Amino acid sequence: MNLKSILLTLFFSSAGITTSTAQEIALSKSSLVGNGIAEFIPKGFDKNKTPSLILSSEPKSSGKLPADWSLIPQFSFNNNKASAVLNLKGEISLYGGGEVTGPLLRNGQAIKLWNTDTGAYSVEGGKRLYQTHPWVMGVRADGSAFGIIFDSTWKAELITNSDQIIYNSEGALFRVYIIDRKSPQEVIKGLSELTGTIKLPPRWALGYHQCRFSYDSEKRVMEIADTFREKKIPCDVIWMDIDYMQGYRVFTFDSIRFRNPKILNDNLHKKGFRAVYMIDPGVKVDKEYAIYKSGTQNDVWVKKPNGEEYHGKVWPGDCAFPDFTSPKTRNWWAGLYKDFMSTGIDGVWNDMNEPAVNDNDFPEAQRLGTMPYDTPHKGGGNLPQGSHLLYHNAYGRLMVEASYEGILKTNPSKRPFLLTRSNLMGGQRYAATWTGDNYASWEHLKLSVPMSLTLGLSGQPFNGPDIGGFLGNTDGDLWASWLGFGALMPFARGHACAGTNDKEPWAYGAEIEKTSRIALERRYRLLPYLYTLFYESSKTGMPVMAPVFFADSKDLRLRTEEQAFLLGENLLVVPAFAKDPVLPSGIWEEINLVEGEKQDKYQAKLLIKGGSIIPAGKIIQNAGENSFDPLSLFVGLDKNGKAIGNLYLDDGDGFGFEKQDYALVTFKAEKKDNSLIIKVSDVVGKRNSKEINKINASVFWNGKAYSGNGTFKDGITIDLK
Ligand code: NBV
Repeated sequence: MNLKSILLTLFFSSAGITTSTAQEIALSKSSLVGNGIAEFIPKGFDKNKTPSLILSSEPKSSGKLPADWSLIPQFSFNNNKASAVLNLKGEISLYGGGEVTGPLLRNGQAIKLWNTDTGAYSVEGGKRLYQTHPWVMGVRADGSAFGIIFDSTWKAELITNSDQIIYNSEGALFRVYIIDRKSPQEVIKGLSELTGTIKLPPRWALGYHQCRFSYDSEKRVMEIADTFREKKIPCDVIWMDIDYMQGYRVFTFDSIRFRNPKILNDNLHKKGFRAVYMIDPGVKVDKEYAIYKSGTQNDVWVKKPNGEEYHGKVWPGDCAFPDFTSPKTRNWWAGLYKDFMSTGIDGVWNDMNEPAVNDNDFPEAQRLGTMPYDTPHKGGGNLPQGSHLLYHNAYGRLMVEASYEGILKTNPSKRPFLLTRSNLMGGQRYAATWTGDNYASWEHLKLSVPMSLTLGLSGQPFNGPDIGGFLGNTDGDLWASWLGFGALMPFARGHACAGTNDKEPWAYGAEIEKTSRIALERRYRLLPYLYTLFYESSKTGMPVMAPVFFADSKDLRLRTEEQAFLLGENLLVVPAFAKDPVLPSGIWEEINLVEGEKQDKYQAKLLIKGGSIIPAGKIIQNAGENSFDPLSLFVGLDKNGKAIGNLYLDDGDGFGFEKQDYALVTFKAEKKDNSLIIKVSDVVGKRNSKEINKINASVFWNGKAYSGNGTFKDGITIDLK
């Protein structure tokens, strides 16, 4: 004990306050549970106190830890609060922590894990956001890497010092998983082996999404949709925010402004749009309201310790909240989607599911912004009964599990699309996400890159920011600068808060409209590549948008780069705002996708990696149109005159791909003497790729560009003289 702690102990005991110093907890078990994956269980760990909501299945021991395994966490317990520490040796770059503000490189950072509604990321200086990812990845100087999962949902803090990763929870002991592998990519694969991957989304979800809080009538929604088509600006989805509801009652439609959702959705479909609608967890306390009545009959609501229904204020006033820890409640909630989705709704947006509660009329000291910590949750199935302190961080994750099941059950032949604001690591299995209520500022524009990258490094590849900024007014310069690279992020949606200016691509005058069109046309040209990346991600957990250091994890120069980013392995995106970005060495050639982009100061630069082939499609107005007439291949040759790349195709929706109705095509290019031959070298899957006939290729070799045409069947030969 040092002098300070002796004095503190003396002070507390003289004041009648008892303290306990941290008790070290020994391991009860450590073993391998996968290739390079170790499980550590502290003595006294009890699944009924800390259930796992993060892992996709219970790990199975596959043998003893190798004798040279060096990464071993130390557990401790203090005042009923469990902690774990991992001591680090050498220079290590730390990443992860999930949804975070601040730099991509996490050395010297501390965050709170307590899901919070945080407009403009203002709560606790941006150290507490909407999601919980108790996960850190370390990359060593030699490019090898490791990652650590603290498998707990209790309220916690995560501190990433350069010599220690510290996780302090406010609850019971938990298990730790450590992955130690040869590269960061392999570690991320390991993370997905433990926590699962995203499901392959419908192709339309990779298009551009247009949102506003709120397009508040059927008429306004159609005006927006029609304007996209008239102006030939590509777009796939129009979003219905909270004002479509009748008095903010979930699963209802305003009887005047959204009188006929079925007709609205049909009309959107006819024009090649999809419709996504918001659903919040809070259900208005109203004895006449069918959902509230049904929830009460089915006994689904969260109750206070005294057994009364817990009520908290949200949009509709006093609300009751489903207790999603109970399988019965999740089942009930899933069932609510049937009638709702049968109006032709294509996707769902779960918001406010931290859960956020407005307690602004409480005295300041009592404001939590959510349920009181001691609010009990029922549990059931594998989940024990437990307090809100245990389940808060899993509330959104359990809600989206239920929503996902309900959406799938309603339309079993379609891939669900669900977006959530709150989540827990592992929740990528059910929902995509966005980074919540950012602000229309340059600071948040720049921050959106490391935020999305960090989510991708934490198991959630399907994410993006509100492009243009949600809160505050956006001017044309900010909008165009944001869309110029935001259009290339995995989830691309423009959004705007009530009371702010119009933020559609045409809202800032003719010049910016033109820029917006170019940015979105570029995204749509890249859809075949993006869709291939999402397919790969659904198999391996690889981020769609990856940090530049993924290009060479041994190159220490790249470890802090957070302006430029990679899309997959083969495309480097350098946003127009980037100042002196540090780019990977090797061959990277600039590609051109759309006329006019070179002269446009807002468009990000796109560079193809030498040795790779990137498939691209035509400019289309929505993802349902045929991309492949013709297919374009961008071919960046390596120093030996070779290149390789993949294209994944399937129906774009449904589950035929699970029964082999897909094609994973590999293209190869090889220079022989003075000609380059590009051809299909392999096709996996049973789909005949009939939709592709003509191919045109743009080839980069030795600093020069060449082009040529051919067919899918016969390939392409180009004279490089
Ligand atoms: O439903 C309204 C908004 C929504 O537009 C936004 O994207 C969410 O993050 N919602 C929060 C409620 C509160 C907004 C101030």
